[in-house]
Amino acid sequence: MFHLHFLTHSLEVVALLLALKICHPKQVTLLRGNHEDPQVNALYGFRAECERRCANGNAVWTALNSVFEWLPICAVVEKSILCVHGGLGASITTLAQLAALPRPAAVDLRAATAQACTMLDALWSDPTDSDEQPGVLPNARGPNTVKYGPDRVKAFCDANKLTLIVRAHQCVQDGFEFFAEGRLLTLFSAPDYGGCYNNDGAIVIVSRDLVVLPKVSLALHFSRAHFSRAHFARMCHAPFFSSATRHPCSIGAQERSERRGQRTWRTRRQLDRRHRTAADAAEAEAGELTHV
Ligand SMILES: [Mn+2]
Repeated sequence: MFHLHFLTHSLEVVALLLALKICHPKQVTLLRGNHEDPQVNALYGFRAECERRCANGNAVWTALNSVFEWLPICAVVEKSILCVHGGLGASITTLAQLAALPRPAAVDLRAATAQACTMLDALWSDPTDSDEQPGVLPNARGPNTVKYGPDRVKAFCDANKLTLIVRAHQCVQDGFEFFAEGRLLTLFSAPDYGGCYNNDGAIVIVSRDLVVLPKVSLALHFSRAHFSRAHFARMCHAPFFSSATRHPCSIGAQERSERRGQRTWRTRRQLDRRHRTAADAAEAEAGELTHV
């Protein structure tokens, strides 16, 4: 999934992803996000980047956005894991609704028709703030965007025989975050998003028997906004994280690391409930004990 936002090298990212798709059409699936829309990426720097870096930048920007209109809104892995940028919103109750979305298609932010509403929900909605908030709530992202509760996630997964929904769209501090008692996973792959969030990034690897393993790319322990040119010069010329380069912000590193260990344990236990095989369960239980 792209996210054309806050990047200075969006063109390289798009070119690489499209090249991978061209070279490996059956192995690579690219999904559309809410920024793969000219109304949105013009506002967040992609149009300006095209115009700054390409001789005929406006034509490049227009051509790429016409490609984005062909990107699928979702994918289903092995009839079990739904991947979609935002989620279910208020309107999505069946996979058939998503499969019926036309392509190419422009995003209608007014959600004037039922299909436009489905597309907006898939690309723009978020889970509610916690498992304690069921139903459908307003979303500060815009007038036609909503948040959906854990009850919606569980009902959708049960009705469509899915084990998990994987979505993006929110910068979560640890790179991945579970919702709805493990039935929905938010995944955000960019560490230290925009140079100011100090978040970790994560991807997941799905094995052939559908065990889902998050892999985390750790952020630096301090934000770029917090260190001076002198700090940066020392960073560049000293061994990584030697005591000489450690910034005061990294005092919390030990605590973070401990929390990360606990989180991994909880995550593994959640995942095991959803996806485990007998061998995985035995291995995970042995592993879990070391964390208790
Ligand atoms: Mn998004």
